[in-house]
Amino acid sequence: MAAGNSQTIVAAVYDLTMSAVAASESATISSLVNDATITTTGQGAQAWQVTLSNPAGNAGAGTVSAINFTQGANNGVANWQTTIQAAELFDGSTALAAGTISATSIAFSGLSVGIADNTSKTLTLRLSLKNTAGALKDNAHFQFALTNGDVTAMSNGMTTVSVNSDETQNQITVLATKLGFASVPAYVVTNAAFSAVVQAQDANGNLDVDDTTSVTITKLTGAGTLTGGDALNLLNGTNRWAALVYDTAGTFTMQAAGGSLTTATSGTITALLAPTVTDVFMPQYMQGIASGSSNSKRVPFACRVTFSNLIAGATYRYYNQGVIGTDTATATGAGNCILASPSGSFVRTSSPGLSTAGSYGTFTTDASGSYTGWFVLEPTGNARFGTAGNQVFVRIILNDGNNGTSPKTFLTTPDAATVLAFNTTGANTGTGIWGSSSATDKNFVLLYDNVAGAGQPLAAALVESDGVAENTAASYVKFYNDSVDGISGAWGTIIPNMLANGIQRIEQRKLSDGSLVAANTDSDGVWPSGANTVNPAGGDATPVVITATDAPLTGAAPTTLVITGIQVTGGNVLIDFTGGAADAITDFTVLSTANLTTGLNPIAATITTSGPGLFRATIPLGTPAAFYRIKR
Ligand SMILES: [Ca+2]
Ligand SMILES: [Ca+2]
Ligand SMILES: [Ca+2]
Ligand SMILES: [Ca+2]
Repeated sequence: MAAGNSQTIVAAVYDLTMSAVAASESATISSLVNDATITTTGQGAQAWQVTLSNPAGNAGAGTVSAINFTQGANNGVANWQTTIQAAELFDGSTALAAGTISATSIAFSGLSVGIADNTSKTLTLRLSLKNTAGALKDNAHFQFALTNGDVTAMSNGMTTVSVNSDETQNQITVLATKLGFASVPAYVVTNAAFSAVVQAQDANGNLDVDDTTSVTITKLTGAGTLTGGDALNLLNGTNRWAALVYDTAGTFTMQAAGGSLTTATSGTITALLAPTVTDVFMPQYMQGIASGSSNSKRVPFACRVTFSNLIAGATYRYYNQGVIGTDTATATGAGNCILASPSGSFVRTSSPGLSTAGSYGTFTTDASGSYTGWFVLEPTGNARFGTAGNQVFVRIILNDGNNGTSPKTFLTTPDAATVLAFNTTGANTGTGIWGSSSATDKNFVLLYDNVAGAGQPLAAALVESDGVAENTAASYVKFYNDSVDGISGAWGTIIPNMLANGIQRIEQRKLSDGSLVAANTDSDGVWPSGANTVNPAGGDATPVVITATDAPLTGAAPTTLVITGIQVTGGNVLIDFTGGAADAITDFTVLSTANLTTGLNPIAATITTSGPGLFRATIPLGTPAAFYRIKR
């Protein structure tokens, strides 16, 4: 036998062909064809038919065991797995197998489709679509393809290289019957713009991109008034109302209505009053530089503030910065943060932000949406700190309270600190002061120019060691580097050179809740060791040193003061309160303010006792009505 005859026989082993059946596709497939399984030809939509033929002669009978439909070059449905609910292959009206749907293919296996010599078989692909909200892309076309490698046959094989379905057919169609809110905030601020997105949708929540209905948003429930919901035409089936405003704190819902589409109702939205920040301890002074572009004499600045009107029970990310009066309301300001973590070491960051762990702190609000905490700012070489006398406010930048990574709320202290430059003399200059003490690491030290601790402190400092080496050798003032940083119980800050009363009171307050741990006082500001805080003139080179004997900052933890009764009688206000059993009448100061937006100041009051720990303050009645605080 000649070799050429052998080659002819080998070439004729496979002779199966395939061809697309013309016009076998559905023109459109409704988004509402969602059969979970397709077991009859009454279910799903016919997507394509392919005829497999076995020409007479050459190879004989073949059996197709697997077919894998892939995406044609012009397929417009990117992910079949998230789009197709079920796929089934039929021989006539007989269901052969359910397909395994992947992102870019539908695989049928375990088939036994016999194609005898000189016969053909037409197979039908039917499919249904997902009923998940938003899963379907309106007007997208499927295109199916088969190559010879996609058809697995036994005893014969496929010779046709490839076939495709008609790319202009099998169009997914979404026809809107209702409106739906696609994006609505859970929390808004009263009288501040918020946005909401409305879509025209089918029953499954898919967007109908062909809908242009004119839609209006109105308030459905709630005590207040909603504005900004005037009619807008949908564009590509959707639109965004960017200037919605609700005017009353409380919960409300909105509805969107238009044309013949079923009205949409939003989820419940909570309107909060604008968040506020109030000072608890806001020092009057902050270190800075008189000129130049670097600040190599830094000391940390600490303050304690209260936030209100935030989301209740929410965990916020934050960082704090310094701003000045010319900064806009949403400027992020400047400065480094020393994040006063409630446990573990503090965290210093020179690149604060809300995205990266270590560049922000977190806190959780209470059940009324409030939080009180310490915030520590390190003044840098930024211009805000660069001119002595500048008024620097602390701005705390918050996320959305829900793991967001962008600034959402900017809270600025109502009072500013005056920038002091280290120097021995001159306007807005200051002298260093540091102390050794038995204070607990990471608590705070507050300095006052009066023994009562009235008004805002002159300065506040963290108690070392905070667990952080604050880059002290490179950018901190030398005395902080040498005598404070990393030394347990040590603290350091700056006080003004114009200080006629000197430092008369040094307090230790807790990191956890700001409560007073201990206070030491000296009524003339010249402390027992000789440390003279009256009009100091040492600059940074000769700081005032407060010894652990001057101000140990220890002592029995004072009992919490509790007001037990208030009455007005005989032209006096009588305030009954309890203190520690060892407290003496001279331990207390009564503070008063006409309204809570101004500072509390000491007033003349008579304090009497009716037993250990039981006290009454008697204050002559005045007008207008006042708020009172008892302070130890
Ligand atoms: Ca044949
Ligand atoms: Ca449509
Ligand atoms: Ca430190
Ligand atoms: Ca003294």
